[in-house]
Amino acid sequence: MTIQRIKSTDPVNIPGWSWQPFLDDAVTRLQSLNYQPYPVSDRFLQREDQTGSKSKPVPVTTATWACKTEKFRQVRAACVCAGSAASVLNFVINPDSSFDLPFFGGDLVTLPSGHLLALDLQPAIKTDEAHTNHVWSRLVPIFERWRDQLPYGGPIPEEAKPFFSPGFLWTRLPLGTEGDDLIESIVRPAFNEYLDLYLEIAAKAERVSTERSDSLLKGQRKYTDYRAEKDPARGMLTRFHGSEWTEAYIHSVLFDL
Ligand code: DBV
Repeated sequence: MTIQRIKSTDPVNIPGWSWQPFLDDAVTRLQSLNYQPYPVSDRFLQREDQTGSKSKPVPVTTATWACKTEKFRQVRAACVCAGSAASVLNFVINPDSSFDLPFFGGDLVTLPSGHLLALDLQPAIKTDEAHTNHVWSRLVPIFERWRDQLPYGGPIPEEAKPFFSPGFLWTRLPLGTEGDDLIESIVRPAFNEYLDLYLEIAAKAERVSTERSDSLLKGQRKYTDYRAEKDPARGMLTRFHGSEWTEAYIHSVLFDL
């Protein structure tokens, strides 16, 4: 039984979805910001299909939780559950460009081959010290503490590097109890610490000039265009929900700037 979601801030409730506690932690942290629903059309609020074979079909659900606040243009969580085939929480906070803020990005992915986990506060303009320094000086010590407790995720594409911070936490973990224990003891508190830091920096941010805002917006567009173009979930979502729905979802919901 699935519960009909009407607003983008209605609770996501996908039976068996493993990343639910992370989304719950995030929503709890956003509560005090008096968030409003972010408009998401019905066909993207919750979509159900089947994957697997005809003889062994696996139900797939993709749900979107989204809100906006004074300083955040869009906060959105893409929640994908396909049983043992895939479980994903992709969570991004897109700041309003009138505030000098990075993006918050979390990619928590479970595939049959293992878990793949990414956390970062990603800059809109990496080469601009006024934009990055105050974030990186706070983030890097947090990053170093968690990084030392996780295996390194391996090389990432060269072309992606302009969009990462030096606090990019990136790991791959095995399925089973070993991975599950690290997710609970390290990845979950790391996720919350990154988010708490982000919300603290955002709380202090003050409105910038129109000129400054225009240049931040340009940087945000480059970032968003890159993410939309290179979305690593494109293949998976297309298999689950078809290409028309997936392209519309990527461009009009996930990376809609
Ligand atoms: N990634 C997204 C969205 C997803 C999603 C919107 C709706 O940006 C899921 C879901 N990421 C997703 C999936 C995979 C990855 C991989 C399903 C596995 C793809 C596969 O192996 O088939 C971090 N995510 C990755 C990879 C990186 C990131 C580096 C590996 C890419 C590769 O191997 O080609 N995603 C990347 C990143 C952020 C992010 C840095 C922000 C913190 O969200």
